[in-house]
Amino acid sequence: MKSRVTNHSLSLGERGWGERALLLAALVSFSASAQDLMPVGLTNGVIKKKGATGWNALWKDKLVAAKVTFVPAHHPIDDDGKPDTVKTGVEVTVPGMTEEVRPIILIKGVAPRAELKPLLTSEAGPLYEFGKPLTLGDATLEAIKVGERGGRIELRVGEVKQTLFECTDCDQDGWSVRWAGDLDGDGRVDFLITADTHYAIETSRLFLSSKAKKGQLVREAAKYTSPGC
Ligand SMILES: [Ca+2]
Repeated sequence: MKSRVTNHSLSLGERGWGERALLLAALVSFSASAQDLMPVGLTNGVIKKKGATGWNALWKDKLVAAKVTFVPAHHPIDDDGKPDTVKTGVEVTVPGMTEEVRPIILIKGVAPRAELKPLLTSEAGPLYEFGKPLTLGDATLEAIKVGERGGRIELRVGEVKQTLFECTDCDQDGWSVRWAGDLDGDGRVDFLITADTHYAIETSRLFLSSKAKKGQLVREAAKYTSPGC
């Protein structure tokens, strides 16, 4: 009897370890698939913490693996008054990038896709204007004024509405759509937008339809705020 009890508890113990291993594997796989964003071009050196590997470059019509190189460069804002010869920042570069032709952004955690069909793409993006909705496929994006000094960006598809960004005391000068289309391959539109509370802060926000929760159209999967000036 004692032996059976021991065997029973041993088998429970083994299952416990099995479950723990599965949980650990799930956690590892979750962290490996977490989305992140990194800009290309000149920025401050802090960006290097994001690492050079695992990135895909979002070009106008493709998302492809890209080896990132951090090239030391002078950063005119982040220089503490040091002369131009002192390299206070880095240039984030990828192969194939030139002064004129460059990826829109670097993305981690979204599978590469050789052929994307963007509904809209622009490095600067069209600025939102209150009351002038953008139609992108079956989706509509609109900046809506809220009170005297606030606003929000609303996404609508059919009868479903979702607020992507909202602020109560802000200007919308920096709000733009940088890319719209099906990025994650589920047949529904995804968005890379910039939106923040002040024109001097630029925050890129990646909204993916595959990450949407029940009742949502998309969910913010990653964001990146450029160092302020
Ligand atoms: Ca999608």
